[in-house]
Amino acid sequence: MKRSVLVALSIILLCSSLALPTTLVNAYYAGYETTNYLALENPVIDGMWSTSTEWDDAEIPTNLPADFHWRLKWTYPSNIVAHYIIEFFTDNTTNAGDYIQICLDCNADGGSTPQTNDFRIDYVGHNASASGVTVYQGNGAGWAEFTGWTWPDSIFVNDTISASPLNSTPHRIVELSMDRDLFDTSGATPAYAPWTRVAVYDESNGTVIAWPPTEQDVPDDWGLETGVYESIPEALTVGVVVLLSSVAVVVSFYFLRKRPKTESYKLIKT
Ligand SMILES: [Ca+2]
Ligand SMILES: [Ca+2]
Ligand SMILES: [Ca+2]
Repeated sequence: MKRSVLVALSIILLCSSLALPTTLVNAYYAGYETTNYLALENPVIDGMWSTSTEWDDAEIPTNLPADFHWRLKWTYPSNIVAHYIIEFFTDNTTNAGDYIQICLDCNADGGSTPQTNDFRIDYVGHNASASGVTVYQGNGAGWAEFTGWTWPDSIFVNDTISASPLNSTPHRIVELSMDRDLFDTSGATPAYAPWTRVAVYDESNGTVIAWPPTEQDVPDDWGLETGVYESIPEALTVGVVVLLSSVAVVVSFYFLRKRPKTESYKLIKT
């Protein structure tokens, strides 16, 4: 057998053996991840940034699509409550059919259809009350309405058309709180690391944007939320990131300014 063929076979065998463990573990939709940190600032669920720093202590998920932003963090008033902010930069119209949607695979066990540990929360229109919210639970084949929740304890939501620190043009902002005792993610493996998908819809132009950009009905294609006990490290807070970026710009500018001097000095010297 030719040596090149042997090498190729060895590589294939090595790749196969490396790939084997991943086939035994459930996999969320790769590249779409966020960390759910303990809040430093308790959010006010009023459908806008109540302070200029209200959501700086929530991580920015990876691979956010253009024009769509969401984050979450949690508090512990007497049980775990997850808080979301969802912004749709290009929606500034209050249509009755506008919606935001959160899908949650509480056990992170995926599948091609929603199971009983999978939930879907739709907030349709702009009437921030129980009547605007519909909750669904998977039944193995699809979704069935779930009525075992209460307003405002299980779910509370508010929305406005407002400017925000993320986009100065007034746009749709939704804030939502979700009781994680009811939508219990402690059974995920690892615990408190459910899979999730967040989507927005603007009825005025029929646009749906979703994170990940996948179907609402296929838990295998949702992203990963990893809940942690601590607050966001200071180095990751948005304010510090902005500050560090500014420092980086200043430092880069300094070196960019210095370089031509050095080069011209060398040129003169030689
Ligand atoms: Ca707020
Ligand atoms: Ca709209
Ligand atoms: Ca599931």
